[in-house]
Order: sequence, then structure tokens, then C-alpha cells
Amino acid sequence: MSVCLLQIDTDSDSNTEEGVADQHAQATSHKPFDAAPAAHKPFEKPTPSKPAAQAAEEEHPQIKAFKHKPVATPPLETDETDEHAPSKQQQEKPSQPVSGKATSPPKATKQPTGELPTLSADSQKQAFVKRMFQHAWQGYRDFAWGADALRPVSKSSDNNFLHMGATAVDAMDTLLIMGLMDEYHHAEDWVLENLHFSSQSGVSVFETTIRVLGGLLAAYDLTETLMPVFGVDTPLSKRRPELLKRAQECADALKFAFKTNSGIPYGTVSLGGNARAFNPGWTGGMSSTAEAATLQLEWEYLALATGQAEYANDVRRTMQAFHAVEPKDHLLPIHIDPNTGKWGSSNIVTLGARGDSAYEYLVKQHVLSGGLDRKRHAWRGAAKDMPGSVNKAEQSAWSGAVRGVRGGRRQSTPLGSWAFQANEIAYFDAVRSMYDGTVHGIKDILVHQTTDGATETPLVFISERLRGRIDHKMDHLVCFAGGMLGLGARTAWGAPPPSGWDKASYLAHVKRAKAAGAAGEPHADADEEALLREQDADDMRLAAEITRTCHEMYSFTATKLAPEIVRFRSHEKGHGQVGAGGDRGLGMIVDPGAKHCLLRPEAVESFFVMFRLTGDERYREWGWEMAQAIEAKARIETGGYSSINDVTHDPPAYKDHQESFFLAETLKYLYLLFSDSKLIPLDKYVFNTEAHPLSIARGAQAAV
Ligand code: DMJ
Repeated sequence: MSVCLLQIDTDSDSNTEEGVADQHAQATSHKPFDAAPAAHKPFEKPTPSKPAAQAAEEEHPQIKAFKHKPVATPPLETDETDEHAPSKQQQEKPSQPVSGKATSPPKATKQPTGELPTLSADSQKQAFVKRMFQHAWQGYRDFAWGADALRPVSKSSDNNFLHMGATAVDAMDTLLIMGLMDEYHHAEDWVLENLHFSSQSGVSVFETTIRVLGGLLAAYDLTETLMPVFGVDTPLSKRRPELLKRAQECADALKFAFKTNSGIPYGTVSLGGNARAFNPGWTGGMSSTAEAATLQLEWEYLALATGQAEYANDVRRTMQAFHAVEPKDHLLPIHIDPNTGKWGSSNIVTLGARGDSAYEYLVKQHVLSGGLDRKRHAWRGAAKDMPGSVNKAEQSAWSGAVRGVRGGRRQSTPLGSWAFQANEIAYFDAVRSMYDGTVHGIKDILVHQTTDGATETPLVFISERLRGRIDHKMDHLVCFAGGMLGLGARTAWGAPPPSGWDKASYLAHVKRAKAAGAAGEPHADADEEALLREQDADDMRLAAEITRTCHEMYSFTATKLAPEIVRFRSHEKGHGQVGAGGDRGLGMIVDPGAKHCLLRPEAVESFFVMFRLTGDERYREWGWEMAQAIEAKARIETGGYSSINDVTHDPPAYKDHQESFFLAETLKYLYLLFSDSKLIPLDKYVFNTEAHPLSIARGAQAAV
């Protein structure tokens, strides 16, 4: 057994873009990347945004705690660069009144600290979801085997996305989790015999990372870590080592995308003879924030599993680049220039397309490094399991630095040194602090609620900001945020100052607390813990509210399926708000330009995470309603489920497409929602953004 210690080097670079990118790909020529080393500075804790003291006007009491200040809303303006932005006409004409009575939010029944609840399975519903998966898989196997996706209505295939058998590799770990071993081995054989990274052109670095690299790594992980669940003492696949090898080949094929001036990777690569990394012309040379900042879990894990630090170096350099330009309000614009490392001029902030998983990975990097219990930080495990190849001098420098960290004397050591490697905790501390800052920004600026609706309970939503103007619009993609906020609350430390504290006095307080604590443990001071819990509880409330809104996005349509985008009515004037008058329902409408449904996972992802964190049965009820709606409206008898064109029209018309994430994510989260809490527990695994579970603190355990 050996463990790798990660080394940050200072001479690589990069950038990327989001799930819609492939539709726009018109590869044009690009600046060749050059390899000038970027200046680096050790991470410092970012300054948390100061909570606004003033109470938000006209607030519903239940969200007062997490909405700190009103947002200035200058005149409407359409941002042409946002592909999801509806036309002005669409904004001014809400298409349909809505009606219905909103449910009240589930209570965050458990304190955000303490043990996770023990939950038993609902076996009948779990079996139902498994049959759904088998039906989806059968369609793919019969009509699209080896292609990226199934076209279930025409019984044909789509291979224009990655050209990597995306569904097969994306679904492997779901097959394992469901115990469908014959199908798993069939898929694994196909992947190991046929999936190579040598000829694909114009593929997304992000999509390949989250679906293919993530899929391979999760299969590698679960074939070992699920052994106790299966009651066996040998790995679930003899070919397990080949999975890691293939994952490494995948990363090796992509890694030149990181060779940019800034550390922000390019979004697209062409492999093979004419290999190049670039951002297509339609991006204006920009990388997308979500894409560049959603590679870290997979590449970090690969570094730990292979013992090769270079994979982590690339993605940490990307994090440094983001850290260097972190805005004062901590909200991340969705475009960034890989050459300069500066934000693009579009100035759009969203937790939807091109922003979403950047926020998610900030908190999940921290989780991967140590999990729900900070004491399990990888470096602690690593400290006792030093690799044999490390010499004595290095070992003692490393242990000295660990002691420094433990003693609360954070060292500002140059990146790339052994001391910095030992200072892993400082790295993840910095990333976690970025996350904490973004949560403040989200609460201060983006969180709003409906007003004037007929419902007793307003809907809380996360809006977008377009060049300084708030747009009361929410993509289904944003629904991941319920789970993210819940997870963040359960793993909080180093949180920004709670409401009522100014930064300076809070930091002084934390410093005193740390100095007083035995061995400098960050949470050694009870008073500090109480403050952090207040913040965590607040985040849990917001998590529950956002998740409830996402449930309403399903239950208020004719098909009981959610549209791609909704808009909200609110007194707070904003860009694209639902107009006053007529609408006496939820204060939410289907965006007229985005009525389709791709059977996306984000809402059920939050149901699953929130159920595992709180044990509130309502999340299971909501998941069950969703499963029933998918079964009723999207099932194609000959095999598979189809995305639909318009959720407001029943019966709906089919898009004739089954996305790979429907098998990788939607059905996996549904299955796990009804499983007992011992299957893929949240304190042992972290899910990548494509729902591929990776063992936490793998570095402390990995047999290389
Ligand atoms: C998936 O590929 C991932 O969940 C990604 O983070 C967002 N888009 C799709 C699912 O909606």
C-alpha cells in the first residue's frame, strides 16, 4: 500500500465549457497555447463578504435569516450572449397563468452537526426504479450499443456528442450499485475493448471528464468498495486495474488542454494526429467557469489513485487562477479568458448553465479531502502512511509542516515545495473558504422569493444577475443547489462571519478561539462552534427551500415534469420577472422559450442528499411523484425513455433522445433515495457532478 502526496507545480496552464457546448461547436482556429509560467501566490483565505446589516424589505419571515440585503435593479436589458436568455418579448409575456397550492418546506429535522440519520430502504419503490433503469438500459443495448446515446422513438443512436460510448461508460457504476452484474460486465468489456482516446475531434474537456473519466473512476472505486455490500472478499471485477489504466489514458489525452498562460484550461480538444486544445469561435475565446472549475474531483482522485501528482497539479493551478480573480461579492462570472485569467466581459452570474458546478466543486473538493468529519482529512491518513519512495529529509520537512498546520501556524510556503504538499489542509481550507464566500454572495444577492402569489408560502429561488441586473429566472440546472447547500452545511468549517458580525471582529474571535484550542484544532472553541452552527442551520433552511421550489417545478405542470427554465413573480423589480396581474398562483411560470424536459437529475439529486441528511420522508414522496411522472410520460415501450418537448402539453411530444445522464444520475439518485443509508453513504463518498461516487480521502487508503 502506498499513498501519494500531491505536489503543486508552477508550470502548467488551462480552460473549458458546459453541456450545451457541443451543440454550438463550430471549431475555428485558435491561438496556440503557450506555456509561459504564470505567477503564483500561495492561497490566502479570501475575505468573506460582509453581511448586509439591513433587513430585507417585505421578506417572508422564514427566509429573513438567509437573505441579507435588497438588490439594486436598474432597467431591463437583454444579454445577447446568454444563450438561455429569453427575448424581451418572452419576458414581457408570461405564457401561462399558474395555479395550485404550494407545499410547505420540509423541515430541516436534524441539526446540521452530529451523526447522519440511519434510514431503511423502501424496497418496493427501489425495485420499481431498478426496473425503470433496466428498461432504459435495454433500449440502449438493443438500438444504440456503443454509441453515446439512444434515440428511443426512432430506435436508433446518436453518436455526435463525445464519440466515446457515453451511455455505456456513464451507466457502469449505476449497474454496479443496482447489482446488475451481467450487464455491468458486458458494459465493462465494451469499454475496455473499444473505448480509446485517439481520434475524437472537438470534444468537451468537461463532459469527457465528468462522464467518462468520472465513470471509469467510479467503476474502479466501487468494484472494490462495494465488496462488503456484496458480501465478497475479492473485487467485483477481475479487470479492475484496467479501469484505472483507461482512466489515466483518458486524462493523458485531455491534459494538454491545461497548457494555457493562466491555468484556466481550454474547453475543447481534438485528439489524434491533429491534436489541439482550443475554445471554439462561438465562445469568443472564453472558457466557461463551470467547465474549468468542474474537473477537480476527478483529477484529484486520479492523482491519489495512481500516485501521480501531476493530475492534481493541473487542476489546482486552475483553482489558483480562480482564486486570484475572486470577485468581492464572491459570485463567479460564467466566462473567463484562458490567456489572461481575467473574467470575460459578459458579466453574467448564474448557478445555472456555465456557472452551476463551479460552486458545487468548491465544497466537494473539501468533502473529498476529508468528508463530513474534518478529522478524516487526507493529510492525516497520509501522515502515517508515507510512501516508501520519500526520503527521510522530505519526510521530516513534511511532518514539520503538518505540525505547523496542526499548531495553527499556517505557513505561507511556496507552491511546489514539500512544505506545501504537507499543507494540503491549507489548500482545501482555501477552496472551502471560496465556497463559504460564494454562499454569502448567493444569499446576499441572488436569493429571492415570490411575492403576490396566492399561496401562503412564497417560493424561494436563486436568480441570475445579468450585468448587474437581477433576472428572476431559474434553470432546472440550479436545483442541484439544495443538495449542495445541505452538504455544505454538514461539512462547514471556516465559515464566513455570521450575520451581525463584522469581518475583523469575527476573524479576531476565530484567531483567539484557535489559539485557545488544544493542538490548535479549528473547532476547539465552543463559542466558535455555536457561531458556525448558526450559519449551518441557516444554510440548511435555504437548502430545504430551494429543494421545495424544485419540487414545485414538477408538480405545477400538466405532465408533472419540470421544464428547463422557470420564471418568478416578485415585487423586487428585476429583469424578466413575471408580470403583475392575472397570475394568482405560485408566482412561477414555465419559461415560454424553455418548456422542454431532458429528464435531468438536479432536483432528485437534492431530494436524495436532503433525505440522507435529514431523514424527512417528504423528499421520498417527491422523488416517487417524479418517478411516476417519468414512467407515465416519457417511457417508450420498445425500450428507453425520451426527453420531451413541452411539459405544459399532455400528452407530450417526444424529443426522441435519452441522455446518458438519465442513467448515470437521474435513475441512480432515485434508486439511492429509496435505498437504505448504508448504500453509498454520504460520509464515505462524494458524488462528482455526473453522480459518480468517489471514496472520500481515498489517498489515505489507496492501494496503488
Ligand atoms: C450533467 O451532465 C451534469 O449533472 C452537469 O453538471 C450538468 N448537466 C447534466 C445534467 O443535467
